[in-house]
Amino acid sequence: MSKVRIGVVGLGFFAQNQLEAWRVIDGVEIAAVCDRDPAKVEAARQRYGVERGYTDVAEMLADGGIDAVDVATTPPSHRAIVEQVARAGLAVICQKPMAETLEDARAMVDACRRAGVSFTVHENFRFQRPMREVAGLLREGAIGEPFFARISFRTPYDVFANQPYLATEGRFIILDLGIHLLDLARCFMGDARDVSCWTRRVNPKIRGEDVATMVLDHGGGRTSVVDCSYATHQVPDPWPQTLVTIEGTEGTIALEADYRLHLIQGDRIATRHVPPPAWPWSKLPLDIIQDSVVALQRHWVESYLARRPAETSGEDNLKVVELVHAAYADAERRK
Ligand code: NAD
Ligand code: 89V
Repeated sequence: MSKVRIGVVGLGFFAQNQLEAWRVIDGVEIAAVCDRDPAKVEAARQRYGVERGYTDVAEMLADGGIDAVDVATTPPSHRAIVEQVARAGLAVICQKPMAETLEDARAMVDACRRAGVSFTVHENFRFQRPMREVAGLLREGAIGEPFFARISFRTPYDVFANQPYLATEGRFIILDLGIHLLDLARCFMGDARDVSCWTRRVNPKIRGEDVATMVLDHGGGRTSVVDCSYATHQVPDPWPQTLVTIEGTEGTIALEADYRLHLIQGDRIATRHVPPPAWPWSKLPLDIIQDSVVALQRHWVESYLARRPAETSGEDNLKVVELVHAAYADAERRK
């Protein structure tokens, strides 16, 4: 069977993980790379051995020979690129956040639906190995009926060193990071029907909020607390680990730092160590996220070949984007 041919657009900081991952996944090949910066195109062509390089998405699409486009550019460009790819009739994967506004996100999902192309969001936190283990325990009914979850990500890490654009955005932590945690809350507890939110900015050198606390109502008496901060003094720094507690009628699941996963039932506690597998390009402590990229992209290939939507389809992810904007609206109202 011929390989699925991927065109990767946006060759910056995070795309390197996506490119590395495509190279180790069976059944796919990187057919072309594209970035508006010609130096990045040349560097990616050399590093990943890709023949075709472009500085313009339209040219890459016009040349054909691609089955799907993996969009790893920054959010302001997502809508235009996804719509271009949909018009060309190709499958598309787009980095999170799908878009900065709900209007754009809805238009993107709509454009792909109308064009009949598969649309997936590169929402990878739920593909982290420990998160798959937590989801597996929930599916098995290990803690009975879950009624409370806490999803927490708090760190002093200087995220702006690798992603400087995050310091100048009017909206920061919920749109960039909280979106992953809200998706995890949905993944573990089901869709949310309401969100309350409190935000603040602690770091005076950035524009947006760097602390957020959200309380979600999942219906049926299920609630969760989703909290995130890039302003927390903490030693050792757990970045980029997400800590999870889920309480159910028959037990509690607790994912602590260093990938210690506890299952507590009555007075019994069973602990397992669930670190991510290492890849040749893994760089501690980002290895947890780097492995999740491989897992998501593998899942995408399986779904694409089976002609079924990926778990993080555009339609599914729209629900997270809606939560993000509901959270901002609630935080604004409280101010
Ligand atoms: P970056 O600025 O390092 O890279 C973006 C690249 O896209 C740049 O090289 C830029 O030249 C290129 N680009 C922008 N607009 C373009 C266009 N119209 N056509 C062609 N190229 C264009 O950004 P980054 O930090 O790598 O972030 C990229 C995306 O990845 C963002 O959406 C970010 O939220 C996401 N991200 C996800 C994770 C994760 O999944 N866990 C982690 C980090 C970043
Ligand atoms: O997901 C993100 O956008 C990144 C992180 C490094 C936490 O993955 O900021």
